[in-house]
Amino acid sequence: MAQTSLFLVQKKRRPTCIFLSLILLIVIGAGCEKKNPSTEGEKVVGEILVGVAGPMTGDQSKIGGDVERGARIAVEEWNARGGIMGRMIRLEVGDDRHDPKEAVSVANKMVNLGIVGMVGHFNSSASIPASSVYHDAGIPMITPASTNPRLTEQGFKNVFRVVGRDDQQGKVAADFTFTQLKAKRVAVLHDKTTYGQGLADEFRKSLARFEGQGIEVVSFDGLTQGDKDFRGILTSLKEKNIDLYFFGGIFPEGGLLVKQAKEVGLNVPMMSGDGVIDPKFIEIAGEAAEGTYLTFMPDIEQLPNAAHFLKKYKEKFGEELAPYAIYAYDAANILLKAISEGNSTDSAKIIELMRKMKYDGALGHLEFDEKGDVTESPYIVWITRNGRFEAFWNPAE
Ligand code: ABU
Repeated sequence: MAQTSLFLVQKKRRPTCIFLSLILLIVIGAGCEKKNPSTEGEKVVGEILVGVAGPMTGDQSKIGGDVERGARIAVEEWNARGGIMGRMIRLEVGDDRHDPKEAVSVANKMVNLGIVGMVGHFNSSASIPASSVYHDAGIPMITPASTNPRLTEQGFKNVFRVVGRDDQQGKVAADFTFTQLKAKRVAVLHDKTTYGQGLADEFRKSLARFEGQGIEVVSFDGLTQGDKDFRGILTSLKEKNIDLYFFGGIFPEGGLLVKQAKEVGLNVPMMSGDGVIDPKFIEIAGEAAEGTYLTFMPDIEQLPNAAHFLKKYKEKFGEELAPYAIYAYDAANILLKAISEGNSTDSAKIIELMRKMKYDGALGHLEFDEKGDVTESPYIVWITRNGRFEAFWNPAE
């Protein structure tokens, strides 16, 4: 019906009007061709557009900014070497505010802009819904940070990650809790997000392997991301006589939890994951951060190939590095290397090259399995000590 009425309206237009509309369409069409010349043949026609997305504003903006900065260093280095196929690379930044709906909207905007690939998103709750958009458009996405297993279990050939998965870090956290801390009574908290609840679940499942050996999960509770007062739930944990509480979530809530735990007299350690290992966690928690255990990858300061990036990051941004900047740097480099090796901005070709890439980057050697996960993800346990994160326990040693 709608098509018919539109046709009728058009039929009533005067010839002058139709002529002017045609001229306008030709002018707009010519303008678009000039402005967005991404994939015609392989001739040098303009910038290559690459996306980076994450929480650029709001309570997690620090971490979004780190991801953007990591990707930007990679892009600037490629441009300083003359770009790719003689074309400069431009980074388009998307702010998903760690909101799943906003992530889909950012993804649609990026696809419409004509990005050749996406470095992002940061949060699993953003990456998973956005991945469907990139999948439908056939565009590669490589996340520096999303660890929820579901992301690469969807069977999407265009999806990659340069970090490990929560089933892997949840297992390391559970092994540490049982074999090293010898905890008996454990409470589990999460922020009800895809990542936070997912990681808490993996921790609980993994701890269940030690059932009947004196360890017990006494509670499993969700809190609300964005809330500022967790004293109620922490007081209830105090009454449960626990040895440790696990938190699946991100640093803003993680920092408040350890701070308020001390305030209510809950004097047991918190254990958490890679979403909390950020200098902001220590800033929020202050001295209460001391003794917190966190799972993450080995120390990047010790990686032989990371020195160049670390020096550059410090020189350029003059601030302490948050862990995920270097992951975004390698993720962007993998995408750009595939474009360069294929000598093409054709998405299918780029995806194929990424799938079989053996990349030696700042993080060391990276390659992908058939799901798009990295083939190695050696999680270790960190501790917060003297206002810093220190590598503490390596299950491989
Ligand atoms: N992996 C840490 C935080 C990012 C995520 O939501 O997975």
